[in-house]
Amino acid sequence: MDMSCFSLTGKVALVTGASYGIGFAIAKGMASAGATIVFNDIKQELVDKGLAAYKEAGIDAHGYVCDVTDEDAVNNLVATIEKEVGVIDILVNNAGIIKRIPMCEMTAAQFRQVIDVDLNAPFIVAKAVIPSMIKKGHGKIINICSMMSELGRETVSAYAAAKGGLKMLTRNICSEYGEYNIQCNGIGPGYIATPQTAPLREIQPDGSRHPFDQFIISKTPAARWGDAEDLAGPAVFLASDASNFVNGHVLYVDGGILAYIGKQPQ
Ligand code: NAP
Ligand code: GCO
Repeated sequence: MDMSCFSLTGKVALVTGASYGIGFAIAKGMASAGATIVFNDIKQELVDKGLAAYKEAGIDAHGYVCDVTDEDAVNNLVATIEKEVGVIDILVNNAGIIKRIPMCEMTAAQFRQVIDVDLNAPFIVAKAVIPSMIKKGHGKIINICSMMSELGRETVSAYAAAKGGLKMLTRNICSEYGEYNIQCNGIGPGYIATPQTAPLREIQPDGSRHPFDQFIISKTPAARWGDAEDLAGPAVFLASDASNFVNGHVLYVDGGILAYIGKQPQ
């Protein structure tokens, strides 16, 4: 088998919210496979920080300020990228937030804010890039889902609802645009050590690990939190020609947690 099918050379990849965290790791992996990296963040200072981090990694990335929930701003971003960099071949809908609040204490505005970033925005950005993918005759869309696309837990009602919806949006983009050689798949990370999960890993005042940290270790066969870099290879696969017949699939990169009932109490 010719392994060049994993190459992303000549491809333009937009990774949303990729100044750091999972998006940054995925973008670095795609750059290593030859892609030209474009990313956005809400604040110029974060875009600048991201550009410096990419440069330090030897990547000449293109960074733009854009709130992915703002449809006009997203449409302008895509038009600017097409003018300044090139047509987007690969979209990674990575930008996301979480609010950990018991549902009956969460306001409707807080619930809507999570849905807006984690579900409405992937719709907005995918809708903005698909027309040019159709014209170009190919496209790859990767939605960053979650274990919460499959499971619930206390305090993450809005996030789980959004990520469950994102799994179904992934399947629907596959259904509507597969005939145009557009593959839309999801990546479902397990528990990954990034700023988003830092509160769940805080060392306790007595120096012990956070109870949730210990819980995740006991529920994960790999007995560790994932690193953002664990997601780079799966993302390159789903962005490359190696996955041209993979569509509507959510690839869980979770150390086996979804397959495991959890370590028996000793
Ligand atoms: P993170 O460290 O919190 O980074 C999220 C990124 O998204 C930040 O750069 C953030 O920018 C950006 N962002 C947020 N709202 C935005 C908006 N409206 N417009 C543009 N950018 C926005 O999160 P992460 O852990 O890397 O997670 C990345 C993705 O993976 C998210 O979709 C998350 O739900 C998902 N995920 C994470 C885990 C995990 O365990 N970490 C597991 C499964 C799935 P600002 O800093 O400016 O807010
Ligand atoms: C949480 C965590 C999770 C992870 C991830 C798991 O509070 O449970 O933040 O939601 O972010 O989504 O796949």
